[in-house]
Amino acid sequence: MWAISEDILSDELINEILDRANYLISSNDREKHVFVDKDFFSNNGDEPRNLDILNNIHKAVWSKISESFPYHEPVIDHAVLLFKEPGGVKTEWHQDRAYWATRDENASIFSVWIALEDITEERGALNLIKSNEVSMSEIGNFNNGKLIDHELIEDKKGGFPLLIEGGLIPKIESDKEVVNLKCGSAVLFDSFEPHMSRENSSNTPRLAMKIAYSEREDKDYFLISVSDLENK
Ligand SMILES: O=C(O)CCC(=O)C(=O)O
Ligand SMILES: [Fe+2]
Repeated sequence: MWAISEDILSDELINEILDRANYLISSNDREKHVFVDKDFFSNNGDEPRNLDILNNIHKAVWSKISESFPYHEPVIDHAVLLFKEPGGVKTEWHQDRAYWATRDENASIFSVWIALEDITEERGALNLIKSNEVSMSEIGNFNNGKLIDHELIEDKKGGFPLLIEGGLIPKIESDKEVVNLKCGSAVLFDSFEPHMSRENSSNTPRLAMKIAYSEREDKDYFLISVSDLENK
């Protein structure tokens, strides 16, 4: 299931994020043009990175969702920049659950995908399943879906090798919604929601990010607990 939340981040906060990430956006070094940047937000020992900004993003997002969410001890499971580079390849249909089944046993991860600029289909907007859309007031009932069969495509370009089986795609495509987003708006989706994005056919990187929440339980891997982040 998924929902749209408009104007979740202010222009001011987005400018702050983009300023901090400018070394990636304006770099001529192709090596720096990573699609999924897992290091921009980090809490590794003595080198925490950008946690002040992450806290501001979290506060804005959490104020819209926390009341609907049943978490006992919420953590930020991960937070990444999703800067699909010009010409960056299509990300094919998958459920994130296929990747997370072992490290999130009771399926509690929930993702908030935020547009840091206006994002349309040609720049790599997300596509999700039209009939799975709910209103923001219904998102508390998340992660009740089923895992669809995936296949492992070893040499897949773009870093997403686990994909929904080819035979199931026509049915999925017949019920898809392209979610064009305004800068600062977000699509919220659970880990059973099938999604994909097309090639970025523009000549600038597609500027998006994701913050994913989860229940702490007995996890030994997550970015930071919500209470630690708020008390930094
Ligand atoms: O950002 C995209 O285009 C797709 C990313 C994705 O599949 C994910 O973050 O789970
Ligand atoms: Fe995904």
